[in-house]
Amino acid sequence: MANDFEKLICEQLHNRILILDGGYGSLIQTHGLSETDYRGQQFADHPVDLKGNGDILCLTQPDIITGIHEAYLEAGADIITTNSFIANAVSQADYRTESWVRDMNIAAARIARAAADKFTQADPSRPRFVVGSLGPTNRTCSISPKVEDPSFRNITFDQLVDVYSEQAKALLEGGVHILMVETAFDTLNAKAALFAILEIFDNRGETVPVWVSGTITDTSGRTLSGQTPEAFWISVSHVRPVFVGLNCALGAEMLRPHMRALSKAAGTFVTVHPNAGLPNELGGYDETPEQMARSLRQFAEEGMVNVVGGCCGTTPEHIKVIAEAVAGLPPREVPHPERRCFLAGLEPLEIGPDSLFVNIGERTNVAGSAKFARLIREEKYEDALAIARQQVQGGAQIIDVNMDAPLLDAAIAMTRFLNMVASDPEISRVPVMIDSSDWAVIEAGLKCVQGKAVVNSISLKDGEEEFLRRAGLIRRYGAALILMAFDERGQANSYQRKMEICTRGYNLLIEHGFPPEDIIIDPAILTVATGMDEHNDYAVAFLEACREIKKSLPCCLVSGGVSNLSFAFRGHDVVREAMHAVFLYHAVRAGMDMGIVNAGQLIGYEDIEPELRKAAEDVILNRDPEATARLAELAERTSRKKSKLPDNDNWRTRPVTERLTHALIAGIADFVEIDSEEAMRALGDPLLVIEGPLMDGMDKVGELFGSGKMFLPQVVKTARVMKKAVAVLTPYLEAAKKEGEAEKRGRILLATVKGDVHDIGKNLFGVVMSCHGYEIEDLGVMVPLEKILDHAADGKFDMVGLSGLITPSLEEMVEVAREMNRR
Ligand code: THG
Repeated sequence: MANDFEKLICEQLHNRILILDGGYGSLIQTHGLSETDYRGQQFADHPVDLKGNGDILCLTQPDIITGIHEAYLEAGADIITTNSFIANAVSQADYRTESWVRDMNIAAARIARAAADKFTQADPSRPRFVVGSLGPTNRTCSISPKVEDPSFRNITFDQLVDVYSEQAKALLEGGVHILMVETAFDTLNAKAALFAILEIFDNRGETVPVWVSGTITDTSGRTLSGQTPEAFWISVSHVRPVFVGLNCALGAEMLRPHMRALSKAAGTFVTVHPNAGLPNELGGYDETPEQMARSLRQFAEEGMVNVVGGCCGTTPEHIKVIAEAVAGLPPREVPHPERRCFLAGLEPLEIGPDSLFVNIGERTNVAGSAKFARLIREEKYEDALAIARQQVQGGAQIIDVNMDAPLLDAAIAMTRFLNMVASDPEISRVPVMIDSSDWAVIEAGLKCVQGKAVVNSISLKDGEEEFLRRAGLIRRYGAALILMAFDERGQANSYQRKMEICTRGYNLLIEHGFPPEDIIIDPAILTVATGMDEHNDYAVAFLEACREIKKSLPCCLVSGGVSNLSFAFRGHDVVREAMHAVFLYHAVRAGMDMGIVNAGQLIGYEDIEPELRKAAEDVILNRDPEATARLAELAERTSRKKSKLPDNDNWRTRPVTERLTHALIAGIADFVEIDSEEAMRALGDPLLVIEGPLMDGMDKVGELFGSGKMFLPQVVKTARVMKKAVAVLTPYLEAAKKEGEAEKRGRILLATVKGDVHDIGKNLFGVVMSCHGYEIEDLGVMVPLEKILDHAADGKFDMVGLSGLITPSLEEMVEVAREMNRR
């Protein structure tokens, strides 16, 4: 149930462009608060420093926060944000204040509400609203902080759900009108927050408007975890947010094309609150109110926005000028796109009635590929990942992942494999289909994907209640589902049974609010030509069901596991491929939208040898009682030889230095060790290998990243390749050093600053510099200022290098530099 405020907000949004407030950090800074001020009385004896914990001020200096809220309301903000961006247990743990999270958020909400209510009372014709801010935390659920282990995570989905749940409940308790999951750099973090919020709504029986705002952190135009703006929208659209937008990051001007993309895709109100330009060397923001207002006015004139405001570095003066600049301009009209199935990996996948048949890769299935099963059992995950990559390269637009095998802990294997997939942008470009007959494994999988996945599958096997419970959870995780033709009585093996079960399941889902376009029906492809006469009509039954479903069950899609059809011809790949081609030829015409197939090994109907084609068609269409016998006979005559996958490895024929450079840019780790050895033998000097082909590759990566043609997860992949190459060369470097006893060029101290865990760039820098004869000491991540400077003070170092990725780290670096100067 939506509340009255929601109606009021939507009314306002239809009438005009609403104004959001600006940043809080720089305004807090103008107060020049000391450690004692931050602590107030309540935290006078707190064991660690609290300076910089801006959100604790809601408890210790509420008047300062009230003053900022009122300044923004005065400047013309319709909506003000609670001062709670880092008021979550993960971020507060840095300050050991995680047990005050609830108090902080209740206070943040109450302070903001009091300010907003005061202004509403003064002019009831202009209601002011409070949005509760939930920041991204300082950990990311989709990216490994360890270069050497892409499946590692330092936070889980479940942990984030708990953390966000605590924060969202307290914000609601304090009276916020709207909840905003903002500055989302990793959509999986955002999805955990949204999961928590939907759960709270269900428990309370009441909702408030939800606002999701992502951030684009570099010129690639992707989120930090690699999604395009459209994929981001698709991945959060299951909460039916009232607002979706972009904030922080690049400043208004550089957000323009991404706002355009989002505005085009999103069937809801669109918002933007950028930084005052890109941060300068000192972590300050230079864009003037007039510059920013000019850009945002153009956004409004182009019809791209419903709400505008500011993020880091913006002030009430910015908001005032922006409000004046957009006053009177019409708000963006919310488009009502057709009901179509949208899925997403890092990139969107749209499936509608006019789409071409969608290939789902079947080979990442321990039950469907002996090789994949062996690799998973032997824990050769890198090699298993290569199978997923082959499927995508072979044309799979979705990958089906199944870990159901005896003696395998499928939930663990699913988690580990999907975390690896998430770290490989070539694979995670496409959406994932999570395939298991065990609900616990499906749920484990859903907790690892930032995009919009497909659950494969749910059925009425365990009754209606369990069916609906699972469907409800699938919505909360933001996935589509496959409805399998299976019920309490078993599998659907006739046309009538297929229709009976699929119709019942579809209607149940629709009645309970599941969107029809996210229902993919699988009427079950069963094996034909088994020698048992009662199986002969299985393919025909599927084709008929397919036609009827597309006619009588609106908006849904139809899928099936195509290779099931031909199990009777195991080992006869040529015959199997012919059967699949004939089947697909008819099924696509019957309305089948997608299928689980051996991507890369599909052949066309026209390419089948005519005699074989007729024999296969007789079997599939059940045209002749002798059809099975004839196909079997034909199979005996054709060789059992496997057909070949196309060879896309021809870069392997190039000279070794080119191969190394290519592998680095493309992030291919498979051959880098042997190639490094070979390059070492060819060039005779490890430094020549590093400074030649490897640095050429690195330069190219830097150039591509700088110009927005690569995004972070791809860069991380190249870092892994670099690391492997350097590991091979290190023994040679050490040997060379001993020989010549080359003098050290200097010593460098490295650290990722407090509040930040990102160290990819730092690790790379360390590797490269040590290859150049510098000695590196790395203090790790989240290193407090004192530790860095105490360490640096012993005089052994020539340079201190600080690393960080998130915006507050700039401030922390400034702080380190300032204290270093002072000392
Ligand atoms: N519907 C839905 N999901 C499904 C199926 C379905 N998931 C699993 C399965 N069926 C689809 N996937 C496969 C994968 C591989 C094969 C068949 C179906 C296959 N594999 C070779 C074999 O068994 O002969 C393995 C050969 C090898 O080891 O290399 O045929 O129907 N919703």
